[in-house]
Amino acid sequence: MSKKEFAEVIYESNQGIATITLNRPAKINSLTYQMHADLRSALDLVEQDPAIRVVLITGAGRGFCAGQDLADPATSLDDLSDTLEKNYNVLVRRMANLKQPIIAAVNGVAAGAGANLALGADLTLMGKKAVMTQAFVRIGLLPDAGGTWLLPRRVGLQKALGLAMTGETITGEEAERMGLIWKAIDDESLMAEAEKLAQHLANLPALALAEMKQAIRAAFTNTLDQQLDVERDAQVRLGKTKDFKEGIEAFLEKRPAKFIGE
Ligand code: T3D
Repeated sequence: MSKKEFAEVIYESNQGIATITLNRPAKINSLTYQMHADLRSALDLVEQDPAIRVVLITGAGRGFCAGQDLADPATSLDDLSDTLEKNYNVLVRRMANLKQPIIAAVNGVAAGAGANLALGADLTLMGKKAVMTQAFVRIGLLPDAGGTWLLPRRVGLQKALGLAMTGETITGEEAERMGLIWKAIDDESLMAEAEKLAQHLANLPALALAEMKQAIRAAFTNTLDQQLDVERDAQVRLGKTKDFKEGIEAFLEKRPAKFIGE
């Protein structure tokens, strides 16, 4: 087990799981320039450690993330291109391209860019009573941090526009019902369940999960023909892995497979 405390983010790794905790609880973990820098450093650690199989993102204290810190002196409100290009767009791209699956455990309010950080994960879990809002409209902005891309893909055009235009606050239970998130969990068991899911994924064939992440994301822009080629190429690669061999042997020998990520 290892732990590194950055100024506004805590990074812990244990048994193949990297847990990244947004750590400004007094300001509901709202995102500053510093927090973005810390998130980049945490993702560097993930990328440098071949033992990491899964990333789990959560928030310290009573909230997940209140979005952009609207009082951060380092963020220019006169020209938002700076923070979007240097912070949010970098983060969203890195999360989408990371080999490891990312789980977000939304332990309280997730607002604005905080909501879209949670939705940028591969699997989003929320406490049943945790809430999410595309708060941008309240301050005259549109959903960023990938929001306009993610929302219609997760819930379809109508719900995406509804969530974006009204900024309505929805609970974890509602988010699960509309297909916005993977599952809503009893609030008191959220972290235990998120860790259980992370451990489960950590024991699965890592290369297959990495291929799935890219292939399923690619499907949104590909035709069926292109996607069939993507599946063929990925399956050919996976068919040459030790984990595939192990999966077949374990099945034939009627025993649990032991995957090694190779
Ligand atoms: O600037 C750019 O780069 C543009 C990009 C924008 C991307 C975005 O994310 S836009 C959306 C930004 N977020 C919001 O608009 C949400 C603002 N926050 C709230 O609406 C509420 O705080 C919450 C619904 C999240 C939680 O409400 P509540 O009642 O549980 O807590 P609170 O008392 O409002 O907040 C606790 C403290 O956190 C408080 O500080 P204080 O008074 O105790 O010193 C509050 O000011 C602070 N806080 C909460 N959210 C933010 C924030 N401080 C700065 N920025 C925030 N986003």
